[in-house]
Amino acid sequence: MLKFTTHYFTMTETDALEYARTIPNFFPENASLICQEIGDGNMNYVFRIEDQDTKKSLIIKQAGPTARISDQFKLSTDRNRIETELLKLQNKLAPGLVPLIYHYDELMSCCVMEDLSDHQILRKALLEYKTFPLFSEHITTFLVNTLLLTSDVVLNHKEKKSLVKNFINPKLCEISEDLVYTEPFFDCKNNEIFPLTKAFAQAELWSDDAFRLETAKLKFEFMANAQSLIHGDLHTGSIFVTPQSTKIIDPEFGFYGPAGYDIGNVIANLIFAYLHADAEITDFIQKSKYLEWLTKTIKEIIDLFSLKFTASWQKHVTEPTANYPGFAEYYLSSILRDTAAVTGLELCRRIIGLAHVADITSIRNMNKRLRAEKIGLTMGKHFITNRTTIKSGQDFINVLTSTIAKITPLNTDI
Ligand code: SR1
Ligand code: MG
Repeated sequence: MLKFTTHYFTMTETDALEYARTIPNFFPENASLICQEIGDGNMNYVFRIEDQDTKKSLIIKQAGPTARISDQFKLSTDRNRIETELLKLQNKLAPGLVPLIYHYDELMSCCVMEDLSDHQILRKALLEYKTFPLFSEHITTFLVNTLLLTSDVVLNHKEKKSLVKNFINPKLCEISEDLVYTEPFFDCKNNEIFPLTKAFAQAELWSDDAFRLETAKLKFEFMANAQSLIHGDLHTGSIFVTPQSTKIIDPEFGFYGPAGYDIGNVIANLIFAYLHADAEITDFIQKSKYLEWLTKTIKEIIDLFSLKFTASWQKHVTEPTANYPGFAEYYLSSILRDTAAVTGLELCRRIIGLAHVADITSIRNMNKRLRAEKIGLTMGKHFITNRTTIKSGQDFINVLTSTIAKITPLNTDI
């Protein structure tokens, strides 16, 4: 159809439905299709198209010229190419753990992919206090396969450099450099800090020069350490789940960066689910059980990652110097250090910065929200400052439980 072949425009639901008919060999010619825009993220437009007779469906994801969260972010629509190519590569490295791509359209900056409506976004499921016994197993396979197998340890170095070039993602990296590494650490006008938390951020983070120096060092590591082809935004809103299945979506922030960035994002967002449950569940037994499952999951993710990483290293390493005694341990320990640091950065930026998480903003009692935010920021600072000593799953849990014990429950009457 000529309409979609001459120039780029942002699609309405009617356009997306028409577009779906142009995809070869998917829907029958006169299928009775319905279309709904279902995107709820900060960036793009997501259309679900279903054949009402057969119930066969697909997703069209289109990148607009600005971010959905704010027109202030002028963005390159190339992010849709990055997302498409990364999903295809991740499907080879970690089969079954990402949605299938059916089609990519450079002109319209959209991709067509598998509909995962039988899954639920992990953040929403965790806010309903659901548990996913296979999640730690699945996510650690995804992390090890996508992070180690794209690194210089395994890939031919010329092949790796050509991937670095293909996945250069300057505009979206700039967003992370600003929103994750810069703005949360001073009283920036772009921050959307909860008014009751501002004095705490000022006293504990913004006026601590030694702490801010650590965040500056981490920012330069994020910009300069082209270690692995990372997802770049692996929070619980980028993960679809069922009890049996995990699918990682949305790698538009992907680029060659520190491997620990992805792991730290997963851990921090599970901690947000923990803080939500701690503040909102009133039944003592239900709360204990749920917090226990989250604790176990966080611990398992760190420890299973280390185990699987070591096994995969032994199987796949090709770089001769990486075989020197002690190098594998040195390399893994630097990833765990970065994981702790990014856990801390993500905790701070989602509380202070522009882009918040529902786990915290949906805590109804203002005093409980203030307490959750203080715990998050205190933990965040600890993870960043003490990153070289936090290595095992138990180390991560110790930071969580000791910080919670320190910040006493407040008067909940406000
Ligand atoms: C302008 S985008 C704000 C945030 O949403 C995305 O999901 C990333 O996390 C980004 O930092
Ligand atoms: Mg996203």
